[in-house]
Amino acid sequence: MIERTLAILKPDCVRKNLIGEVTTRIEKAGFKILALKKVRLTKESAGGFYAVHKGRPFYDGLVEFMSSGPCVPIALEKENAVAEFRALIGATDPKDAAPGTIRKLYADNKGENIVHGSDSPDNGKIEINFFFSSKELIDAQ
Ligand code: IDP
Ligand code: MG
Repeated sequence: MIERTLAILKPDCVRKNLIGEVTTRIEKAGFKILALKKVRLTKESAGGFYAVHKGRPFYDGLVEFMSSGPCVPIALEKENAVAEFRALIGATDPKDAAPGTIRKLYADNKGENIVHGSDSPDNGKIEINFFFSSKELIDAQ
């Protein structure tokens, strides 16, 4: 099944000048970019995006981090995109991430872990719509 998923190059990725390097890995893995932009989330919008985690001990730190600087949301399309993208980025904590994965290569810790990936096709759609209007989503081919 061709699926869509949302990636976000998080503020640590932008600060480390890794936008190009991480995006290259995404493209080399066969993902098609439907839309891409740089944005600065407010605390309110970061909190809204991660609302599912509200009440968890890391929530406030996560909101603080995600609003600490610009990030780069990217709408992606590929066969089995959700699972394939999560395989490409690796486990949430870079200590647990498989060798060669983006988080293993570039992330400092579980909170500042370089990149977001949607966890289901339904959430992929919801998260893409959080950042992009239908006009901004340009067919991959
Ligand atoms: P995921 O990004 O791998 O899907 P989630 O459990 O959905 O991981 O958590 C969302 C984000 O919240 C993580 O990517 C990470 O930035 C942060 N986070 C999750 N668990 C922790 C934690 O235990 N400590 C610090 N930050 C965390
Ligand atoms: Mg998640």
